[in-house]
Amino acid sequence: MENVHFSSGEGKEEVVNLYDKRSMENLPFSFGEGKEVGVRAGESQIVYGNKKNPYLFPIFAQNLLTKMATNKTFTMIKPEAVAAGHSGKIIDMIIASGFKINAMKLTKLSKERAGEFYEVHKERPFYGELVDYMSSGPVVAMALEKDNAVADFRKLIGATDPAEAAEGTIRKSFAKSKGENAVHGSDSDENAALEIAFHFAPNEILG
Ligand code: IDP
Ligand code: MG
Repeated sequence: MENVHFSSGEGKEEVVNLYDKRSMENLPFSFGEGKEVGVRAGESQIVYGNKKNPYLFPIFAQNLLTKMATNKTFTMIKPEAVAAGHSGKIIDMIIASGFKINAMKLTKLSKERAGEFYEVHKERPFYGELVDYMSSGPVVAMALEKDNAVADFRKLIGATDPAEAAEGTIRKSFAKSKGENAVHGSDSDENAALEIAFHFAPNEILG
């Protein structure tokens, strides 16, 4: 593997050999901490993974993936909202806001699956509580489509804590608390794609 020109995207640039552990560890910036974050390497490639396990990906394919995903998001109606009978009203609000439902299922997450889904939060103090709660009863999982889907859906659901959520949002209307907050919404195009693939097989996604 030849050396790659490696840029953090913040003006810092280094030339490193991806397979030389020392030079990777000495990079003056971190990347990919538990998440797939691409860092530009040269003109045509992006480095994914992290310092210990970097891998190259062609930029043209990455751009293609990003472009494809900007109109998709993923949501779950959470156990307390399903149990309270709010699913129909929440689905109505989603459709009335211009989202198309490409996939939908009523399902129950095991503790293990809930833990995997919320893995990014495993260092946070509420992780155990969140996993117990999300596996406590049925959820309604949906793959949604709309222009600017991720940002528009986050706007529709409102702030994590219903006390801070704007009037007319799903969480303001139906959430019980910061933890039991009625719905999940993906926070990025990349996570939307991962979350949709986590819950649905390709033949369950229409559109
Ligand atoms: P988000 O769902 O608005 O993106 P995140 O910060 O990603 O919020 O947290 C994921 C989920 O973890 C929240 O939707 C909520 O169910 C739960 N959660 C977040 N913060 C707290 C908290 O302080 N106490 C209990 N549960 C929380
Ligand atoms: Mg989140």
